[in-house]
Amino acid sequence: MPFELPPLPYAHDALEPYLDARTMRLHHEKHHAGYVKKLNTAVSGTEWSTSSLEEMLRRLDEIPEAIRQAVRNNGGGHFNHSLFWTCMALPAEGGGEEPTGELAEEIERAFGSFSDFQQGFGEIGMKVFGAGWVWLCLTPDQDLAVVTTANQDTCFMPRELGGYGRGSIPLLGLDLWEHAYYLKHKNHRAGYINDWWNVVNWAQVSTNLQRVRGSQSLLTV
Ligand code: MN3
Repeated sequence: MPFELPPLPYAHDALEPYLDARTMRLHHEKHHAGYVKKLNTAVSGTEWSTSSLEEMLRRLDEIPEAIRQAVRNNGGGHFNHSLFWTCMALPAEGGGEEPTGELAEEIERAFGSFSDFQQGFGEIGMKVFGAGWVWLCLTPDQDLAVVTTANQDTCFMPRELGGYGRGSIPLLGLDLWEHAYYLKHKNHRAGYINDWWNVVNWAQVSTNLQRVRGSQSLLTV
């Protein structure tokens, strides 16, 4: 099978008390695993089975209609979750520490300050109706922006298929599906967002920015 579920980079309970172990296990072993399984079913035996995940999502408009929606939903789900896990860390390993260096400077330039960025990101996340994601993304003009996508769409999908085009690269994403928080936070998305800031791995987000600037792919899934 071309795609595999990447292991979580920490134990299921590592992000307690902010993200609970039961949610993390279900989210990774059921939801994310389901996207990988269905993606493999969709692409196996097609000419796309040897393409990288990022390439497939960038060129979603070229994928045969018979499998396009399955690739959109499940390929997007596989990419989004693979990035999501790596953008978190336990507080003892740097989770929740503020960004530094070039990334910190760019956040200040784009949003005024880190706390202004956090506030704006949270407000935009609160406005997403139904299931989707909120992203810190690098635009084709090389600016930082906060954007949202519906369902499992991701930033660099074609515009007509829910994204912002191939030059828009997500650096950090927050899953706003209820499966990401309902067991612990119930209907309180704001509480989930506030808790999540305590485990954001800004060192990884900096690495993501460097990788994108160096024209490297974000993930090796
Ligand atoms: Mn999810």
